[in-house]
Amino acid sequence: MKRKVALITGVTGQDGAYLSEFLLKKGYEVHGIKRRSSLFNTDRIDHLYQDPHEPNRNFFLHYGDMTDSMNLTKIIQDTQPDEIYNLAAMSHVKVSFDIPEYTANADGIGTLRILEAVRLLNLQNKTKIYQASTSELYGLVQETPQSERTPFYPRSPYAVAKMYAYWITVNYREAYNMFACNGILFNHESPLRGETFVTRKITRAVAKIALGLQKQLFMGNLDAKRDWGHAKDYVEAMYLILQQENPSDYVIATGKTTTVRDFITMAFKEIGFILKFEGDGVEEVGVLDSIDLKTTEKLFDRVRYSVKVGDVLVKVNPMYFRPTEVDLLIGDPTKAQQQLNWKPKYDLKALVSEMVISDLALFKKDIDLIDAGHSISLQEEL
Ligand code: NDP
Ligand code: GDR
Repeated sequence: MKRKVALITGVTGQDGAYLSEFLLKKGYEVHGIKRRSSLFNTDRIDHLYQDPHEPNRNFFLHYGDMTDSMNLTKIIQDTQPDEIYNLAAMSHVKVSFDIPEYTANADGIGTLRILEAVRLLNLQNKTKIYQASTSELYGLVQETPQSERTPFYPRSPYAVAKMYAYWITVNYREAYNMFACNGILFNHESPLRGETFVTRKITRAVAKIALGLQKQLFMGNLDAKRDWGHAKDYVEAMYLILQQENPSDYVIATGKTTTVRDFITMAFKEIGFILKFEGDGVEEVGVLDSIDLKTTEKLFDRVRYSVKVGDVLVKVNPMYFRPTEVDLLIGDPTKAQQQLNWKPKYDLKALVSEMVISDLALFKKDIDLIDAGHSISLQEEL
């Protein structure tokens, strides 16, 4: 039997990496679109790389960009995919306020380019399309928990661009009978999460503070609440959405919500640091209240941290606030549970633990480099 062909845009991102691995294990031939960059940008998928000279390859990379219709059309024509997973996007909400036009082009019109290419190539009866929609569409809270029926109220150029992408996907499904679906995914994280999203920023800082590479973590809005899941669970939902009899849109979420403050507390607890928060708003700080030495000693062969009980480890800085914020996200995944039989395997504690341990391992390597006299990049922002 001929193996199924999947095309993944955004293959070099967090979800692209987990989805590629997942589909390759299922026996798919996987094609991914990567952007040209002056440095290698394939870290997350390097373990899947296959030598282009190998005859029996099942993983292929193509240069491309969501802003280039001709290039996207040609890749779709060449690969004739059974399934397209449109994951590529300028995905940082705060950055979208700095580059709104580019965000609209890549995230909004980019989706149209994919749909239109499939239509013009007459592939609408063959190619199924998954669109990476987002809980950011809900924006300003209308109701909780948020379901497929909750009205949208986007609060950033990113969310507005994704709103266009959402509706153009629905429109192509209805107008041209295409198998085109939106996965409305709530925040999902992992050790592969981009370094400037809040969870990874926190787990990196925790690891660096533990290893004496950083003293303080500067944060934005600690009151924001998110429904955080694990990316590994969420890419499985993407696949399931395209295996259904009929195309439809699904909320993918855990159904639980947590503040940024509580995520920070959980992450520090993983290294045995117990925090307490004091003050309000921009004055709020997280102070090291006690150290659980049993946990600390288990994690480090050499104790490196240079902070002590009473030190301020977390400080709010308004530079990380957004012009308009999304205060509360909590998803209702009932439809996905019932129709896709989807249920997350990870809980938040397991996710936080995996991320902290992974970042500790990452920065332990840097310690070895520093000890050997090398300098390393310690840039942190956003
Ligand atoms: P990432 O930011 O990790 O990955 C985004 C990917 O898109 C990267 O491969 C990036 O390439 C690529 N990309 C960006 N701009 C372009 C462009 N103009 N042309 C081609 N490729 C481009 O995002 P995630 O993996 O976390 O998310 C995947 C998708 O799901 C995104 O669309 C995101 O908006 C959406 N989403 C994510 C959620 C989450 O919590 N993670 C929740 C809901 C939706 P490069 O590596 O070169 O930067
Ligand atoms: P989000 O993710 O905006 O939900 O979008 P992010 O992790 O950036 O922010 C989550 C919440 O944390 C607050 N926050 C901070 N955020 C960052 N990045 N840095 C900080 O220092 C900081 N301090 C507080 C934010 O204000 C926000 O409320 C992610 C992206 O993956 C999108 O692509 C995706 O669509 C949505 O999740 C669902």
